[in-house]
Amino acid sequence: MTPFHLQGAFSDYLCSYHRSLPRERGDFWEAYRYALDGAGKRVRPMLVLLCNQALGGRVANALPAALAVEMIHTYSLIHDDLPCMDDDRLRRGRPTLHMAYDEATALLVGDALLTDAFHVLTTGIPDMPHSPRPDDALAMVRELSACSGGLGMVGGQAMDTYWTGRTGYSQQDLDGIHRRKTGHLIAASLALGGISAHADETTVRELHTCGERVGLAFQIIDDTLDETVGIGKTSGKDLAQGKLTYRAMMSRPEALARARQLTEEALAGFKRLAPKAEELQNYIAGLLERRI
Ligand code: GRG
Repeated sequence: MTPFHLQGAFSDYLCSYHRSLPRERGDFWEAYRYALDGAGKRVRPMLVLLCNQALGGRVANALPAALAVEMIHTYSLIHDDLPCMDDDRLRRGRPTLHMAYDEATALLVGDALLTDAFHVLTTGIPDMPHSPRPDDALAMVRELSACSGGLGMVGGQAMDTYWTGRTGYSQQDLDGIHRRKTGHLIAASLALGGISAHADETTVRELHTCGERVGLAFQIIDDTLDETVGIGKTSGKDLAQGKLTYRAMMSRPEALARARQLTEEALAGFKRLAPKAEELQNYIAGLLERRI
C-alpha cells in the first residue's frame, strides 16, 4: 500500500473508533472526539503502518497499535497544553482542549486516552475486535508503557520542565531530554510496527534504536519550526519561555545538518532490517522537509 492508502486505512479505522464511542450527557465524550479529530499529521501511526509493511506484515494487525500511539501522543499534547505546563491556547490550528472545554475535562480526556490506548492496543475497537498473539500483545504493552512513562516521554517532559529557564546544560542533557520526550514514542511506533509483523526481538530492538534517531531528528526540525508563524500553534514560545531547544544551542544550519545526519543513520538501519523499506525510508526522509 502507498502511504496515501495507509493514511486512508488509518482514517477509516479512527472513524470507526469514533462511531463506537458513547454519547452520554456532559462534555466528556464530545471533548474526547474533539481531541482525536484534530488535524494532526498522524506521523506516529504512519510509522507503525509503514514499518509493519516494510517487514511484510498485515495492515489489519498494525492498526490497533497505530491508533494506540496516536492516542498516547494526543493525551501528551492535551496535558502539555494545560495552564500548569505550557499554557497553550492553540494546537493543531484551533483552541486547545482546555480552552474549548475546561481544564478538568482536558485532564480527564488525557487520562482516558492514555488508558484506553492500551485497551485498543490489546483488543482492537468494537467494530473490529483484534486478538494479537499473546507474546506480541505482551511485547507491545511492554514497549509502549516503557516508552510513554517515567523512563520515557513523561520523564523527558519532567527533565524539560526542570531545565526550563536554567542555564549550564550540555548537548548531552539536551539529547537526553529529547530522546525521552519525543524520541521514545517515535521509537515505540517503529518497534510496534515490527512486533505487529512478528519481527524477532533483536530486530524490534534495532527498530527502536533507529526510531530514537528519527525522533531526535523530528524534534530538531520541530525546534526550527517554533520560529515559524501560522503552523497551527503558538510560534516563538520555546524561546520566550527559556526552553531547552536545539535552536538555543546551535545555529539553524547546524541544527538542520544534525537532523539530516541522524536521519541518514536511521535510514541505513531500516534498509538493513527490512526487505521492503523503501516507502518507510521515503516517508522518514520527507519528515526533514516538513513545514508544520
Ligand atoms: C505532558 C505527559 C506529558 C508529556 C508531554 C510530547 C510532550 C511531552 C509534549 C508535547 C509538546 C512537544 C512540542 C513535544 C515534542 C514532541 C512534538 C514535536 C510534538 C508534536 O508532534 P507532531 O508535530 O504533532 O507530530 P501533530 O499535531 O501533527 O500530531
